[in-house]
Amino acid sequence: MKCSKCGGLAVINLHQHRLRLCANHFIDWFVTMTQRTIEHYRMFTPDDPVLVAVSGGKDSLALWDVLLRLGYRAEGMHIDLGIDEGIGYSGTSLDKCHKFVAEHHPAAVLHVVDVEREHGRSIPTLARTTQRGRGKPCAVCGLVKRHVMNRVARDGGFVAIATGHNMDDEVAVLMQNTLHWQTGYLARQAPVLEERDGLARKVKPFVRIYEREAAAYALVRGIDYIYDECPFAKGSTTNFYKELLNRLELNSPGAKQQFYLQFLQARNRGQVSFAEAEQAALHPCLRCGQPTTAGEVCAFCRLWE
Ligand code: Q46
Ligand code: ZN
Ligand code: ZN
Repeated sequence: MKCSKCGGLAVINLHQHRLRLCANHFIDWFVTMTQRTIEHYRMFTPDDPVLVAVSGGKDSLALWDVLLRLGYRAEGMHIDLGIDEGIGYSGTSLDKCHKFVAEHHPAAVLHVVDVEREHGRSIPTLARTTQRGRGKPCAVCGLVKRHVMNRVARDGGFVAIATGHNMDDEVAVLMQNTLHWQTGYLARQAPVLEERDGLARKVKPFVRIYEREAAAYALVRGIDYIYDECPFAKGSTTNFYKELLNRLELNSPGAKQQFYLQFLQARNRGQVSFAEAEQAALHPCLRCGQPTTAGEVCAFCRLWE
């Protein structure tokens, strides 16, 4: 297989773009694609401090790498969730983040928040000991991650939180929302979520990148990442939809991209419109000061009571 640009040995076939690329041309393509997405959706400028949520997985580390290579003011943030489950999941995740900094960007700043050290309980313990958790770690994990990320972004004066969500993630959510006609969610599914009442702006620079491309980029750049998924992600609905969509993609390359990008275009042109679910007013929590729709004290603060 030959590179479409230089005739050298191609390492990846981008079926949906009808391109085969060697390692160097693939890196160029990947970085350019990310840069174009950032500019197209006006995510942030080179002057803006951006906080990248890094889990230690391929997508987030690849994203941080690309942003730093492009010269953006990108600092990383890792949340240690305290998940072990016999595979030392959180420990390994944190190690990969430190290793990435040491090996690739020694001057980069990594903020680490250890949930158990700061708040007294890890995510699995919280799930076991709280009503909200009901034994399901994801129910409390999402809440904790959103709260911590928002706090770090706000305290550090960051213009946006960037996450490594790729097109496969977005398409799986889109399909799920479409099949259930979750119109409120469809209205809000976007590469950029604007800041509102103390909730930091959120951006997804990889929305045009397939998951296999992010994995290939990490591999070609020699980024060591955690291969294991969080043990609690097993059997999730998102994974089920991803598998379905991959089967579709196999028969018709580009189907995922078409489904997602045409949805965004049609909505932006006003060809389809979904009413946004009534957004409850936000007010600052009496204890932590972060925005909440709940009573006087936010759901995060109530978790630890
Ligand atoms: S929510 Fe659930 Fe994830 Fe938290 S407990 Fe693991 S799977 S990490 S994206
Ligand atoms: Zn080439
Ligand atoms: Zn609070």
